[in-house]
Amino acid sequence: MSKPEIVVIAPLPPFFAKPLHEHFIVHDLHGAKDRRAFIDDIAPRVRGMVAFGGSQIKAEQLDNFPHLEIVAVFGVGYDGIPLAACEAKKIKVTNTPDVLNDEVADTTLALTLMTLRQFAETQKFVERGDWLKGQYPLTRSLWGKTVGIIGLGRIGKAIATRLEAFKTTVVYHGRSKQDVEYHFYPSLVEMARDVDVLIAITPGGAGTKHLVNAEVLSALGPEGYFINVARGSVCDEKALVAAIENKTIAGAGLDVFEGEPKVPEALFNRPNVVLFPHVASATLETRTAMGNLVIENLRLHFEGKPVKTLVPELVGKVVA
Ligand code: NAP
Ligand code: 8YV
Repeated sequence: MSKPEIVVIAPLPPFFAKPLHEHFIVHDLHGAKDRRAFIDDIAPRVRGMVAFGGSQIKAEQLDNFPHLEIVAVFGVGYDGIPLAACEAKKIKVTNTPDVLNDEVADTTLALTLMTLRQFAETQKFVERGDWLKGQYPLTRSLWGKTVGIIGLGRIGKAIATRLEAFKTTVVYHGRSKQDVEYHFYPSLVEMARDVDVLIAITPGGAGTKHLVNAEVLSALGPEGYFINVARGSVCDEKALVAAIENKTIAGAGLDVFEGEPKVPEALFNRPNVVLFPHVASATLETRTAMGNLVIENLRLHFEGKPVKTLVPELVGKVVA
């Protein structure tokens, strides 16, 4: 049987390209010089698409591929995929849940500690030779603090487990109360008022747009820290920049941004702001596990079997 043909819409990292090419005929749309001619050439044969966590696909773009059967997202977040259009066209959408929980949770703890303890700036302090002139100013502890998690899902729970080991009190906000020991806040503003650190780890998209707004940041207050590992869209970035500039919050640790890879320069070179380039899951181990799950979903689909991780919104709406 000939290999199924798939299109990939962003640059493929080598560790993922190799196994993908073993199983499929891979068309690299990102590398195409003349995209229109490239699409017209491959469209009659393309049955699958690989997208990435940050991919923003418009419903019209799906029309380019009339024989598309599956979009396999390399990432747990799929806020950039037009689900209604996929449902209408009976296109399956899969993602990569669970295999990245530990990595993203580890990164979140690192980012949180780096932000409170200013560990990016302490390195610059040594390298500038400032230690020869005196001691680094005192920073703030994580232990003993109350941390509010916005989105106590798979990753949120992995973050909470780690936060317990760091001797913090964990509370959470979401749309619904869960059967867990942590205190639940139906109101995000009220939670922000009560915590020292606020961590966002929800999906992106319309449902969470600017969930963390000026009111929430104001409630967090001048002693409070904001950590975002969710999506840039979850936080009103203008309000965040203003809060940092006006010192109405104590600091921020950010892995994601509204217009990434563009990051507001107003956030640069501040000891109390730590900036990561969306790397929460970016290790060889975790990205390999994510890639394997993408391939497993595609293979199952093309073998006529149910995929492993169909996104919940499409369960019962398309044939798994
Ligand atoms: P998940 O298991 O589905 O958990 C999502 C949580 O968000 C749920 O607890 C849900 O609780 C809550 N939530 C959803 N909508 C909400 C809203 N409007 N207001 C408040 N809470 C809301 O997902 P996950 O696997 O933990 O992944 C979470 C997200 O993390 C991904 O979608 C992605 O955006 C982000 N992420 C980022 C990176 C990175 O590299 N920075 C890596 C991986 C994931 P309720 O249903 O009770 O509201
Ligand atoms: C990745 C992510 O950076 O899983 C997600 O939702 O945001 C990250 O793990 C991204 O998906 C890589 O494409």
